[in-house]
Amino acid sequence: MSLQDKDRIFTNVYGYQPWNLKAAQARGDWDNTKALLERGQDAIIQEVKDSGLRGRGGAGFPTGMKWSFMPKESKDGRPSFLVINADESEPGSCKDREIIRHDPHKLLEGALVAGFAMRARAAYIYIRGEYIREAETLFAARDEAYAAGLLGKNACGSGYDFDVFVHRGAGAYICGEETAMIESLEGKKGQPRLKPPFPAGAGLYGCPTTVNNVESIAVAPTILRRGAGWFSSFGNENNRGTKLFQISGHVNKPCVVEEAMSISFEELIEKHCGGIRGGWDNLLAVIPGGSSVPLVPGEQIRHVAMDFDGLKAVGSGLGTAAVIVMDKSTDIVRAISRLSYFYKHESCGQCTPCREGTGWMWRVMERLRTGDADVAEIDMLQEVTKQVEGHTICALGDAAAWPIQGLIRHFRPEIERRITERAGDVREAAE
Ligand code: L3W
Ligand code: SF4
Repeated sequence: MSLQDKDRIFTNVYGYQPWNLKAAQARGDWDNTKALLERGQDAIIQEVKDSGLRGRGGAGFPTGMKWSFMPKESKDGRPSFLVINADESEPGSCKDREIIRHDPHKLLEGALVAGFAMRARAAYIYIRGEYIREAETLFAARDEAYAAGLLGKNACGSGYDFDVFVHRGAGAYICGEETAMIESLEGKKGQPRLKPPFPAGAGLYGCPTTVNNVESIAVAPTILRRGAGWFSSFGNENNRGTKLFQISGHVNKPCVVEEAMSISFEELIEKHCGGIRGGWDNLLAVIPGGSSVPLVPGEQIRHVAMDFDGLKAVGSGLGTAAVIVMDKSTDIVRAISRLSYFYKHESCGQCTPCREGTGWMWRVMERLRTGDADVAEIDMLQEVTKQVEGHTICALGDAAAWPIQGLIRHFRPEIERRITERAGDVREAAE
């Protein structure tokens, strides 16, 4: 089932209306938020649990369950914090940007509701450094909310004091990893911590902390208003709700669109993107969830449900639902090599398999791209990806390994063809 306009949460995702408080209130945001809070912390968390909402930042961890990990009583007077991950740096991802620049009050109201539910003293919104205009909008929206008494002391007249701070990053992808983000907020170098302890136990300044993606937080007030049953009526078992998809690359109309979870790839592309450039026969491959998930060959993805389970079944993942479409004009080896360079560049260097492995993998990928490699290096590269995957502190190591594994799994003949042709060229030149 695909989504109808009346079921959209993000009704201003294209910015046809102003983002400001007055316009946001006309769209239904901040509508008697006090009554939502009066339901009580446990009831809010239960509603979010019942809705089936899973984290929208890539990992898909159940949001209500994550909130329930936060302590009900403060230990030693320590406060709890909510950190909102707006560091959106995953290649292909651009949904949180649209929320912040066109619907910032959804995020701010969500911050209050979620922060209240987990008994947090404040929320920190960590926004990527390159989002300069978006940060300006967010600061301005926050100021409006404070001036209207919606945030700060006695937020919305609820008797609850809740502050929202906006923190700008400085351009490092790794600061999107939750513990690196916490380090960065503390003023340190953004490097991931070992988990456990998870942030819910020891996070920002050693205090209980929950880190959530922008989209996960921004949908919370609507879930409470319309009910868990409404939200969970979209999608399949374990894959509930609506979702912002970001479709880029070789479609006729790239876009960011809210759709029902589990919509088929074909329907998503036909309904919102005007089809594949050159038609379905021209589709080469798709990276369905941002650069950290393996590619899926064009002939395998057409009827797949765009959700956590459907994409897992074809060896990939939903990730952030950043759908990168590549038609047959794409140099697929070069595309994956470029991603390898990205991960090499963004590795924080803390663990050896990632620090050394990402550079090593990129150099071999470049040789495969030009054909200046030996066929035996394909298996060697595959073996190196296995040594990196699962042997690092954070998921960046896996993210660097998976695109290469996907390439080798599905496009090995193309890699071999380049090597063979290049060897022929070299022989010819020598004769
Ligand atoms: C308490 C436990 N909390 C897990 C929490 C944990 C975290 C969440 C998910 O990676 C993925 C990654 C990228 N007690 C807990 C617990 N938690 N067990 O649940 O944790 P985890 O480890 O499964 O994932 P992660 O480290 O948060 C995130 C992928 O997302 N990704 C990239 C995303 C990039 C962006 C962006 O640019 N905006 O989001 C895309 O796929 O590769 O696999 O909060 O603390 N027992
Ligand atoms: Fe840093 Fe890479 Fe280790 Fe993550 S996997 S902590 S990015 S070196």
